[in-house]
Amino acid sequence: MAMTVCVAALLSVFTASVCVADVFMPADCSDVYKAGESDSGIYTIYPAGDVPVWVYCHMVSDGKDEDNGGWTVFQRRMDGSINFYRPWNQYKRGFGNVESEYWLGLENMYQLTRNRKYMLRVDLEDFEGRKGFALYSSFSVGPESDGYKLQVSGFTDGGAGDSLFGYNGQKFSTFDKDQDASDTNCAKRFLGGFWYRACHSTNPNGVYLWGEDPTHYAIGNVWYTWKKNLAVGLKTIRMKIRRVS
Ligand SMILES: [Ca+2]
Repeated sequence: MAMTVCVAALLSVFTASVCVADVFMPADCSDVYKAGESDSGIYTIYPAGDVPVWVYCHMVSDGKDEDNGGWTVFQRRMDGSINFYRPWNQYKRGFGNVESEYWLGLENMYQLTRNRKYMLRVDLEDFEGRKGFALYSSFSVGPESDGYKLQVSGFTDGGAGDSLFGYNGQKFSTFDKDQDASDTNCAKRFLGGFWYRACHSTNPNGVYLWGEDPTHYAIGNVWYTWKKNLAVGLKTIRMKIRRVS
């Protein structure tokens, strides 16, 4: 989005407006990419149109040319540096370090996806250097008044399988806001925050496990349909969205 910003300058005898045309205010990394930025890195975006938000833009995926360009990363695990066991308000607003691990925030995700169409790609890497991904042709997050409900569909397999199967329509849950489909509190049991069902086949915001650890079954940052084992924590998880034209 481009807009004109005017700065009023008060001079001694009159007021003048100095206008700078076409200040670049991208809504997301798709806008950043379209503006000619092709390097992955940290950029400022304006998901709600006014408040600036730092985000990591992933410009190159490992697949074909059509997989490249303008991915807005809303969740990233890579080194265990950030604690993801957090309350509702922090999942709402976002937390972490945009240079390493972070969560962009449910409100930002709602603002982005409410009037725009997005696809979702989940990039995964294990501690042996193997990679896989899952692609979904449609992704959106509903308003807080409806529990930041997830809409996800149109799965394509990138080798990791569909661990979001059955999540479509689920509300988001944290330990202090149980909106899951279980009689228990899934966020408390599995130490994360997510669109838990009853409870999960992936726990991307769970404990960073540093690989396989059977003593910590299902509480880790796992993606079941890839490893077929809920005790295998992954080295890297990157959840990212890109605008569908
Ligand atoms: Ca429950």
